[in-house]
Amino acid sequence: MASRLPLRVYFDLLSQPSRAVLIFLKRTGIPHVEKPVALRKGEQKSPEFTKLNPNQKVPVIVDNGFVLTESVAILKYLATKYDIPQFWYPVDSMQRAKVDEYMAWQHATVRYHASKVFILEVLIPRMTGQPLDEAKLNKALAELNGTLDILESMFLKDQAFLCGDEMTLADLLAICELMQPLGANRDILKDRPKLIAWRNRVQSALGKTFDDVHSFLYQLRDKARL
Ligand SMILES: N[C@@H](CCC(=O)N[C@@H](CS)C(=O)NCC(=O)O)C(=O)O
Repeated sequence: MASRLPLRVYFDLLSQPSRAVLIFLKRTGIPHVEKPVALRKGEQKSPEFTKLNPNQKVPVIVDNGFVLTESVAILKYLATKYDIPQFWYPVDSMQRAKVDEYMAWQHATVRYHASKVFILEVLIPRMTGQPLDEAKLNKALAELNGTLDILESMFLKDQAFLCGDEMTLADLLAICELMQPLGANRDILKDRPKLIAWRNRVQSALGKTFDDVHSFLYQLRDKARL
């Protein structure tokens, strides 16, 4: 009988979609081998990694020879292939469609705007030594604010989680994106009690794994506090 190779996951802890995939693997107990790819050292551009993902981006999984990129595709694949609790990606077609709706929406909104704040406040000053561009940051924060309004009014509403009473893949992806500006010690939800309560619910549902996977981001936050 052919032996099954363990699933490999390629990730960087400063990458929001990588963190979502890693948290999912750890919380569901799907056996996996961790393969860190240090983006700050350009390891995503190595010939070996480029062979796996010509886009030179993390996360990537290799499941018994099957290579898959894109966090949303990876999470949906894992949730449907492995025997995991249904709440992550409900089987009911309408409930599942709501999770899909969020996952389709978030790339150009939550991800785009929260990343921009992080890039302006953390990455550009660190990588170039240039001072923070306040005008660009204020514009990015205003755009992010518009997105957070929609996240709250269209998705969360008065529910416990973004797509209903239970946590799903949508909450996992969202929280990993919304944590990113914390790298500059910026809590983008601080004036939004409903979203803070939501974040607390997701965080406590994910337990210690959440903090472990965000450890590197917390280190950046602590440095920014000094
Ligand atoms: N749409 C992709 C985005 C992947 C992505 O942008 N990954 C970033 C880190 S968050 C990356 O690997 N960047 C490396 C680079 O651009 O050189 C997903 O959801 O997986």
